[in-house]
Amino acid sequence: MKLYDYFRSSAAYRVRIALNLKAVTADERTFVHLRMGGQRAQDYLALNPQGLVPALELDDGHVLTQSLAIVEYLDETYPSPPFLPPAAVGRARVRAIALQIACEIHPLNNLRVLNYLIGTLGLAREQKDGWYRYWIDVGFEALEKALSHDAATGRFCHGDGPTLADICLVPQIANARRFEIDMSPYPTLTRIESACNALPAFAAAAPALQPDAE
Ligand SMILES: N[C@@H](CCC(=O)N[C@@H](CS)C(=O)NCC(=O)O)C(=O)O
Repeated sequence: MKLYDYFRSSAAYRVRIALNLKAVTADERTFVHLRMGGQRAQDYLALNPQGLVPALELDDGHVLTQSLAIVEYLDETYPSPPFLPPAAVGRARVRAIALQIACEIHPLNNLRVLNYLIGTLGLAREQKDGWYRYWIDVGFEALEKALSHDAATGRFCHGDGPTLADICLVPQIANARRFEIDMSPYPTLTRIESACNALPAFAAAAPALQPDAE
């Protein structure tokens, strides 16, 4: 397997956590420098026409894109430990938490969106940062409410083992911390973050520990 990665990509961070939890090592890693536009290079676009990281190239040549699809592929091909609970209602809950992050928060704050705010709409850096923080706060407020009021929440987002929900939560909190967002209104989220980061699989996937970290 070959992972197309970037230390600061929270979508790639999800895949790094998933690989670590499954104890699967990508034989090769290619680092796509997003700030330098590596995602728009012709050879990368040939692999992933969306020009987004991550991508996972399988030994048989198939190229998987979209972090959640990659994580679910890994879960299906390496069943232990499972990323989704056995009951359908639990799976729906875990996917809902993951999607709240991956579909509602993350896309609004993606690099190309931020570049558009600055480059095309002419926003000042502080306005762009305000936008970033605003959408994280909107998403985290709802998540904190949902997780803190639900008996299904345990040590992790769902029960006492990490799931797809935690795989999405930890990288999103890392982004929030990078933008110095006050995390004190989200005690449940930070408690779960600590539980996750106590696991070597999560800790080893942290951006600062990646070979391309700057
Ligand atoms: N929904 C996609 C999002 C992928 C994505 O947006 N990746 C970001 C890094 S976290 C990226 O490549 N951004 C490049 C850009 O915005 O130009 C996934 O989950 O894989």
